[in-house]
Amino acid sequence: MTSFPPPCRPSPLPPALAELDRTAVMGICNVTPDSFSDGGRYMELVAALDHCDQMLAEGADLIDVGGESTRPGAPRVEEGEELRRVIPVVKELADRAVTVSVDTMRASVASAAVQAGAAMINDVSGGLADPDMFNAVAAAGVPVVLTHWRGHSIGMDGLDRYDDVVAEVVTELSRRAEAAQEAGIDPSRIVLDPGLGFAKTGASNWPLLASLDRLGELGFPLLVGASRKRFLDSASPGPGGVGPGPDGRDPATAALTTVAAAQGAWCVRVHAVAANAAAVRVIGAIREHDLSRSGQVVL
Ligand code: PMM
Repeated sequence: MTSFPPPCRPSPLPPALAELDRTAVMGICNVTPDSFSDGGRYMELVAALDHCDQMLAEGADLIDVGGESTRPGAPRVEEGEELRRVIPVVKELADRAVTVSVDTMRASVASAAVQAGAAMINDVSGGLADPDMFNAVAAAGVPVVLTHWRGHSIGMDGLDRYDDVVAEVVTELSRRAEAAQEAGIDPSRIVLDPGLGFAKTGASNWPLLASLDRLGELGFPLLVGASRKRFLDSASPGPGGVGPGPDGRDPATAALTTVAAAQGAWCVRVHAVAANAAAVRVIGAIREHDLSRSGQVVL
């Protein structure tokens, strides 16, 4: 039997999220050519907003808007193009009182996004890609997700070299959290993320999921972004042992969400919201019941 802590969360957050006593569900809105049709800019905006509406209806608590793909091997996107993709979506969502985070490695995009109404910055490089990022986030006064990262997508698979992946990720992330605080970011605004799939091919991801508590010991809320990632193929049986492809990884994603929620993760970042929204609510309901007796969930 193992017991798990309730989630801790960053601040400041809008009231609906600040009061949430279960793991939050972040729906992914990737405004990239891979994710949406190649139609005109207006059509892209409409498609993005429709997708967000659906995720919110299915139980997403916040939406993560990104304009740069970070899939393995992806090239970088120009700053101007990233702004053109992201800012209109952020503005529209913020106008509708939706909590928005913005997935960017650029300080300029982060600052513009907060001005447009974003409540949080999600930097998959943990502040390493842009030396101005931490100053921008400190000035904006919003929470920031710092993901474990070793290099840009174009070469990240070659950086999957660890003697002890858990110890190295914990050490490297704690250095990023220290650097963020040195730049003036309040510790209450920092969220850490093990960076599944970032400089981690298949086998490197599982030990991190087995040891989320080690990351939690650093004292910051955790975000887990496992959704549809390649390593889930090994947990997603398909015909002839072939992996099922991204959509076919949704059941394994939801299973992992359950595990992350049971371990007290603050947030999970997912594509297919419905099953994950149910998973965090199941754990929330068990925790609530169990809290009345022992103060912790025991699974
Ligand atoms: N993964 C992707 C993009 N952004 N953000 C955080 N915080 N954590 C992640 O694991 C993460 C992320 C890549 O996935 P996608 O291309 O399917 O969005």
